[in-house]
Amino acid sequence: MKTVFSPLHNLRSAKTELDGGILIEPHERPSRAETILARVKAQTLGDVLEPEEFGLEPVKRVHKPGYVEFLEHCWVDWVAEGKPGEAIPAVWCGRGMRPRMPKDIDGRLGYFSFAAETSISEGTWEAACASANVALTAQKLVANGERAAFALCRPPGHHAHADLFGGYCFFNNAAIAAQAFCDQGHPRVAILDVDFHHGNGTQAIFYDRDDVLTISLHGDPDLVFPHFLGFDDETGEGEGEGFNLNIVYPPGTPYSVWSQGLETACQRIEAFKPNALIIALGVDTFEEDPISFFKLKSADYLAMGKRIEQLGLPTVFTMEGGYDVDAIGVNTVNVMQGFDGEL
Ligand code: SP5
Ligand code: ZN
Repeated sequence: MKTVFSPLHNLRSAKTELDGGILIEPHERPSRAETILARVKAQTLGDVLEPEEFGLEPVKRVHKPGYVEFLEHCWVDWVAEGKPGEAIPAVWCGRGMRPRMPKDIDGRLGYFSFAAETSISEGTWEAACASANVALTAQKLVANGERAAFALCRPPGHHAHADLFGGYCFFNNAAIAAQAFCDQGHPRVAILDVDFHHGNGTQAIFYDRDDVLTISLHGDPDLVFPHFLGFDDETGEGEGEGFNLNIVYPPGTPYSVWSQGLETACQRIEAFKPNALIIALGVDTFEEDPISFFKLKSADYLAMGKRIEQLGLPTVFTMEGGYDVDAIGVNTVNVMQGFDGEL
């Protein structure tokens, strides 16, 4: 299958991630995408294309205008205030306080985020825009008849809400691609999120809708990020009731167990009869991942891709997490090769 990739991802190169009370080099780093790209080429997966420019209109079909405006100006406003480091939120609207957008940059950082590990750095805006264009270009390939396409997005997207960044995510690339299908006259779209973490942003964006089915398989939020969403009693609301499914696993989960949830997810997708499928693909389910606790092995990603292919749907893969950089290329491209029938 074809891969869409933008070298502009390198503009997202934060120096800091707040972890364990100190600032570390971010897990979500440029070498992740470069390692995946090298594997795509080494395995001759297919052509590698640069993205088209779609502008902000398809982004604003998912994200609120005030949030997009904030992201565009955050770094400049931060630097203009004379702040010495990267832009890290340090104050939030706690329970009982008033959810209004403050003028001050520290206030706005808190208003538009749900986590502090994601520093905003120079170039973050440009890279986030390029990442959305990567997803939209892959979506266009599939809408125009390709069976599948790989959007090698970076930064990732599935944690981003309509007006919140966090979890290394700014624009929800999978949601933007799904909404593009909807806006092009495809009445039903399914998003299957196989990243280790709950796809909280994607769930929230489509929670009250019955035209986009959202399913996420992930580590128990009682124990891991994002902690405040992703439990199995969250099934949708209003017209969206019954159109969200969370499948939650404990530490140590191997593919033999994880794949039972994949089977449940696939059966739900088949019943939904979508016109297109988005896979929010994180490979932080890998046994060696430094921030996660599942036990998937490299060969399991071939089986995962094969099972997804059996759904027989036009499919866009958007890259999400995966932090064992040494293995990220093999594991990610294994999903594509499993899908392409190269087992
Ligand atoms: C896209 C994606 O996978 N985002 C994940 C964001 C997770 N952020 C919180 C990370 C907390 C890391 N704690 C490290 C503990 C190491 N034992
Ligand atoms: Zn993840």
